[in-house]
Amino acid sequence: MERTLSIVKPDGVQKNVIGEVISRFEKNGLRVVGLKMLALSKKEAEGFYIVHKARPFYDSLTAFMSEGSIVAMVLEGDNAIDKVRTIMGATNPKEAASGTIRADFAADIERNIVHGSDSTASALFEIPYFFSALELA
Ligand code: 3AN
Repeated sequence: MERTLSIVKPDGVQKNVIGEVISRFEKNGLRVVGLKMLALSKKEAEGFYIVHKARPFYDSLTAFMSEGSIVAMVLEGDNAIDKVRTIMGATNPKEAASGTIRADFAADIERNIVHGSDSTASALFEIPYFFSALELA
């Protein structure tokens, strides 16, 4: 069993696909063990994406991530980290396999609907960024 953090980003909330995203995870055998809706401040978005601090898109990405409500969740299952990334599709929706969340709903490489931890180390940083142990089933 493995746990990973996923986020329905502000564009996903705006496009009314919160349920669709969660449903795709559930249909692929992942369990939701933590779930919350919240809005990040710019500073909180910067903290979350601190690994991307040196990237040219850091300011734009963190502005986007703080422009509206998001839904953060912890998903549990066999191979959960890779499974979530497969269901999401490639970062750039133009390269995302058909039938993936990003191919179906994402506008571009930044506004790409959904986040999923990219490694065990990332999940270990990202899960407690949003959830305390008491908030996880
Ligand atoms: P992923 O979310 O697929 O793991 P990362 O971790 O490389 O992708 O990037 C984190 C986020 O930064 C992406 N979800 C996307 O919103 C944004 N991003 C990544 N690359 C670019 C880029 N070249 N231009 C603008 N935004 C980007």
